Amino acid sequence: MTSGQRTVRAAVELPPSVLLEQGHGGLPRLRVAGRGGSAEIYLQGAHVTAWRPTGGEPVIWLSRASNYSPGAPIRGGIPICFPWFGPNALDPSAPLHGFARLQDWEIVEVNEVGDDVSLTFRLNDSEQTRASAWPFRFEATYRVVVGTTLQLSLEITNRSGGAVAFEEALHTYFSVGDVRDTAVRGLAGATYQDRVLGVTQVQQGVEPLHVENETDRLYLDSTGTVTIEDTDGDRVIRVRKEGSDATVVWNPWIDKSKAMGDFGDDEWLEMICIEPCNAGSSEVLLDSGARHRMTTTIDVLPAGSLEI
Ligand code: TA6
Repeated sequence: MTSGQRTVRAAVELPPSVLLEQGHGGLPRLRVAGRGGSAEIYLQGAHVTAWRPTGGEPVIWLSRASNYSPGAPIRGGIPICFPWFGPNALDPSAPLHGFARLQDWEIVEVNEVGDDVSLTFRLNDSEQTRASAWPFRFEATYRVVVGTTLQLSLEITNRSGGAVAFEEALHTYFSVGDVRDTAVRGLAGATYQDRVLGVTQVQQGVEPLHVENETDRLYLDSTGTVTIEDTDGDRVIRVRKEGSDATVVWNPWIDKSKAMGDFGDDEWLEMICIEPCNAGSSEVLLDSGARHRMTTTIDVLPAGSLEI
């Protein structure tokens, strides 16, 4: 199968539930149709752009205005932010959220496990990444398990001769009926950096968090489960995690949505980002040869569920 300037072949055998196809812009995409759930994953960035549990509604949101071209970020889905989060402090010209989401990841293994489909991707350092603002040797392994839950696991191995520091996030865009009727729980009492107001230490008040304007918050010391009460969607989306000490909550609201060319003017109404991450003061410090894993498990609970 050729896609744009490159021919892509799955180096591994794919089970009947997984198809390698040309996605938008001709970018190679895996289409997963398992018994427990279905998903789409672009090889560029190992970027999950869709997931729905069987019998359920879509959970992951994707902009209808996204770009799809080699080396351009896809807007929505679950971008892998690595090895930095946001703009790069050393190089303003470096891509937002690191290079991992812009690189083609290798398919390492795809298996059907009961009702689930397990897919493993890998990214190693390259001449291009070593020329970036983070010039270290590494191996990233990303495991996606598609079923009635969606489990994502990002494992970074430090292949450099010395210790390295990096940031990472699973920058997950969730689909909601109306963000104005959405409540976020699990962050009570946490301290956050308000990246809209540029204030570094704000205490989160009582539960739940409602989005009522542009919201861009990095919650530090937030290691627990977060739930999204999608009132209009008549469901609760639960985001559990391990190996992540921080959480970003983001909605661009009206003006920022209009300012983004790859984001529909009214799309802010139908999405919210809840991003398990290690960023800022919670960046990961990794000794040579060591590895670190961040995992998140997403599932859908009935409306009114408050268990977290
Ligand atoms: O995570 C929030 C944020 O850093 C916002 O400031 C905004 O820049 C957004 O990420 C953009 O994310 P994307 O991955 O879609 O480029």
